[in-house]
Amino acid sequence: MKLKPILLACMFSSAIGPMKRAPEKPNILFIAIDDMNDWTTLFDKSNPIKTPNLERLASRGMFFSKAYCAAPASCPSRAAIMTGIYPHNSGVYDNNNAWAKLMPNAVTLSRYFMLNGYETYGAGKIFHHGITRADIPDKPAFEHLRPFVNDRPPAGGINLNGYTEKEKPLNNLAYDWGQYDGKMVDEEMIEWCEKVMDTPLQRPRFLAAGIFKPHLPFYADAETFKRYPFDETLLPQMPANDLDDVPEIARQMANREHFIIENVMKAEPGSPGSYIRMVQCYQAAADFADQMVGRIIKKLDESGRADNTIIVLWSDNGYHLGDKGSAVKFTLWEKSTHIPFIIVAPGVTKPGSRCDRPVSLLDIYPTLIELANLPKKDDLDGLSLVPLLKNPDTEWERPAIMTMGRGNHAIRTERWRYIHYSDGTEELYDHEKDPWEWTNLAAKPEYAKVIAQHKKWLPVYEKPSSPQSEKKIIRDGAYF
Ligand SMILES: [Ca+2]
Ligand SMILES: [Ca+2]
Repeated sequence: MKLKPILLACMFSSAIGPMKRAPEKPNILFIAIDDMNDWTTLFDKSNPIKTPNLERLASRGMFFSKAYCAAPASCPSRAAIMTGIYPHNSGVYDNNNAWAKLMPNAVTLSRYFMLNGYETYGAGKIFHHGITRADIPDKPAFEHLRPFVNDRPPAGGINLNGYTEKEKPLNNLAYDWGQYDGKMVDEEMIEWCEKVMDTPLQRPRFLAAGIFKPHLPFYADAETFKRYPFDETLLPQMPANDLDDVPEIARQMANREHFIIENVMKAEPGSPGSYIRMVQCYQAAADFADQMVGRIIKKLDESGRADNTIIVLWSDNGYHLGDKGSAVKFTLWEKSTHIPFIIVAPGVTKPGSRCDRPVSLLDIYPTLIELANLPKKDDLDGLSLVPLLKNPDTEWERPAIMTMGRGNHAIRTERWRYIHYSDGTEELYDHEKDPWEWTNLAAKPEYAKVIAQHKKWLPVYEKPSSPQSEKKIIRDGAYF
């Protein structure tokens, strides 16, 4: 009797194994990037950040030219992607909100695939690191997890931006930038994924690769820096007094982590801690992230599974590089919320297609469920993008909605960005004429109708903000 299970196992393997029958369900390759904005060649060849690998990936499927995060900060953005719930419904508004506590009943995207027969692997930064990680003991998001590891620059950093001990807080590893030729955590993360991709499939596979760059510290190797000569660094245009026509609350958002922009502007031009050097290093770090994407796609092609693998690539939020007086994210403007988003769905997307409809990363969850033909989940806030994947010109009424803190929302339609803050103040930008959002039109009576059309999308219900649900985020170890 004891032999029976073995016998059954042999029969099973002889029926399935030698034939190497591909699983019926598609595999999912889910690629996250941290803090990559839209100033890349994926969006426009004249942009300074070179992302040939993103462009190659887009040429295999669909590029969404107007895709937005649900929130311009890692924790709320990633919580929204991974649970499919809007920040205003989850109460996860900022980096110090522990999403698993605020959404005890949420089934994460990768877990939903796990519960539906997938083997799930996750590596690097998928959820926000620190307090809101993926390895929740009672309902893990992944069967196999390689947790996020921070970059390990040499003691003292690369250059600490030339700041002295007295000039804290920029004298801090978390805010370091420069040339780093050691092994980056992203390379280790990709190597782990490559090993996973070398293993045979037991079941259909969901593999999530979370790239940490270009997030601070902005590091890249010498070879990458060759493409970003210091003297040729392209800087965003910054009209004087750009923030004079925005509400006070908008200026406060732009002021978050303001010491970065203050210090780089004060630093001697050309010095390691100077503004141009910071922008140059961000550009090189974003290029490095693109190279990591290239590596994992190459491995997918070598595995022979590309024809049965859906690829989704996104960045959790954008980034200001001095524009709007900010050198972080955390605002409701375009540069902080507009992100690369690509879906390659073999047999569904047409190679090299482009969709200009406004979409949200919140839509990933229902989209992947539909593409993989898993049972529909009716508690998700996003919409399946499958109609757009089939035909990018499909009528699409819903705009992208972005939230930064309770009561502050941006509504992005194909042409306009409307922002409504918790104190009732507003902004309106016409993207046909004003891509960098320099002229706030909200006070002009001729735009009242446009504002009314956008205002109707503002959330009616908003979950209260939670008191800090976890200990204060550690600030000195890049945990922000
Ligand atoms: Ca981020
Ligand atoms: Ca302005």
